Amino acid sequence: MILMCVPFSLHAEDGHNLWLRRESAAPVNVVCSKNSATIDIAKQELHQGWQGKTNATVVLAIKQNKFIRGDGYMLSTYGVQANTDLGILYGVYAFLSHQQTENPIRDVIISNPSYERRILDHWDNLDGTIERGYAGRSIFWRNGRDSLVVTEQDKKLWKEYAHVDASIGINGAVLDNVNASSLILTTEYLNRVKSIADVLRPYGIRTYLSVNFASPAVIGGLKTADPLNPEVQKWWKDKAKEIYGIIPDFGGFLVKASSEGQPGPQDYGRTHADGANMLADALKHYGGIIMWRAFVYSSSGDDRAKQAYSEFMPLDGKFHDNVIIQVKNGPVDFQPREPFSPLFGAMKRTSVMPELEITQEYLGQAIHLVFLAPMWEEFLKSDTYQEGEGSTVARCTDGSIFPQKYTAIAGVANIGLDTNWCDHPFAQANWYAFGRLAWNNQLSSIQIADEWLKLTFKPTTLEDKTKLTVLPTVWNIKFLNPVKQLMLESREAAVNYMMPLGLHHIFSANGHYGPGPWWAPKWVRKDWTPPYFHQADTAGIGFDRTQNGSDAVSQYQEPLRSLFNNVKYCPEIYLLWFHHLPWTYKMRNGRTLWDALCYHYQEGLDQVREFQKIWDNVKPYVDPERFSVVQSKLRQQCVNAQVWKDACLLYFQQFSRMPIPYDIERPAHDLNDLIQNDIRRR
Ligand code: GCW
Repeated sequence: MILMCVPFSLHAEDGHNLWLRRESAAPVNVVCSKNSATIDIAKQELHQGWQGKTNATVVLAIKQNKFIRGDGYMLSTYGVQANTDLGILYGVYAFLSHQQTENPIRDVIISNPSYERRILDHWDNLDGTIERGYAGRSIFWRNGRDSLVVTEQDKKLWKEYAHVDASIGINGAVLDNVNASSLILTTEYLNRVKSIADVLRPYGIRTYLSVNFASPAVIGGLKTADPLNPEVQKWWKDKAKEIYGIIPDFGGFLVKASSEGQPGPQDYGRTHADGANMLADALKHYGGIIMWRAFVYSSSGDDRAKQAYSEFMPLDGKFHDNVIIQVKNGPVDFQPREPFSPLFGAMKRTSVMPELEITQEYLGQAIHLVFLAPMWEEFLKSDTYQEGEGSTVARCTDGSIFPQKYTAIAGVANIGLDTNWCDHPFAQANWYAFGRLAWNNQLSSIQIADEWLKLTFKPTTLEDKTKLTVLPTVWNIKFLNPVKQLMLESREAAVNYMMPLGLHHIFSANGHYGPGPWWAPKWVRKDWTPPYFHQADTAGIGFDRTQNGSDAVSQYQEPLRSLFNNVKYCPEIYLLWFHHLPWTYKMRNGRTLWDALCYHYQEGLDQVREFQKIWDNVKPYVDPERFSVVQSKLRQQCVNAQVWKDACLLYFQQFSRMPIPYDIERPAHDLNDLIQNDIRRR
């Protein structure tokens, strides 16, 4: 009791080691009959991280076992077995994670990857800036005269990066932005790519590049980039030869084409299949793949949410087998909540891979604490019904239902040069969660949060442990449980204070940070403005995507089509995504739609206030650095949540003309002030 009252502070943490904070390790004997760069790393990890019995012997066995697939592994109390060296490395990381989370291996555990390719897409520009990056500049690229010189510091950082990725099973990295510069394919840049690939290779990470479809014309001196032109085809074949000459295990290309102003096959009257297949043929001989993005829409189309499906479905079956269509989780664009994209499960004769956004472009951008695993879990578990009940997005993309030559999943990275990689300490959890779900798409957010918190916050030094083990389970009760609850609620809180009940894309301007339901400058395309998405008027609010509206519902398989179409059955979380409804519409709990909106905004704000309290309460269990960063970010989040609530309610009230329910807090801002001063990230 006395000890508990003594103020103390824990060992400082700058967050650089993420979930790989190594405790002082006990000596261990590692036995392995094989040697390779990857096995050496596995051994080293064990020596640096062993928390088991002193001088225990661990066996690493590379032996074929029909229950182990790909780079999967088997853990037992004695060690790790796998089919491949990389399987051993993954097994070792899992073994150590079991030790650190105090989850002993009592029986044999077999773990196989859900997706063969588990890739981080870096939207890093060659000048070192990062599109939608909130954690500093690129770890791969920089500006200036020495931009292509590879320094020891570069290599050290790339190695650390590879180590972190491998620890959660990530095995691919796309090094440059999908809005790609042709320069990446010049010999100078390719040499730097080679240096990066050499560092990542022993950790099992393959290198991929985003390419600009017009490259043959931009840097190749050709007059066209038409995919059916033989000279263009030859240019790509030669380029592939050059790349594989220096990076023999190069993974392939990621392509954003004929999308948001990027060049593509449509510039030459060709289809996405013509473009993708031409590139696929160039890489085929070397085993390379093409990840062709389905993020397409034009301002002339009727409903932006329908366009990817309309454009790609007619091409199903027309892609070569080393093409994978990369589809964002939702039909619009990484919103706080969207239904799954109807392309999942619908393209039955084409490989399809999900694209998730780890960087919080639309979810508070490294200022707000939003744990994304619940959103991804909701997405992966969504039933498409495409091959009967249970055809979840996870099963439609991991090869369980449709035979795919390659299976893959990608996440848009949230890392940069910041010391702790992600800026917000809790944004690290989203990197971790992506890797874990890419490895096992059936994992629950609860388990992921639990693991991550233990690995990231549990005291590691003997001194800190002594301070905290005053009572045996204190840390679990006082820190782990409440903070886990906070994390698990955080995404729903963001939905509540930003865009509840199926509202989407009501951000101000192109920053995608604060609210801007009013934002619609004359010079901006309609489908880039919030009024296009919320459709609020005095008659009601919401986008009518029923059969009487844009008919987007028809892109879904039954029974979803009828379910979404019928306002009585449509899940309320998607209500205004699919329906335009009067303000007085009666919700299932009897409230009017207007009142329901008000309560959701209030609830979101209340949740963030509660998060603040929870965090303040865990102060004794967190090092002062991370404690105060999170505390200060939660303050900003709270102020922002209040702005979101006031802005949306005051703006929509102009149309609803209904009072804010009595037990809802009054707005603290004036609408005009909010319109004049859009909130910006500080
Ligand atoms: O979400 C939008 C972003 C763009 C991005 C685009 C895409 C890379 O606002 O910044 O561009 O999607 O995914 O291509």
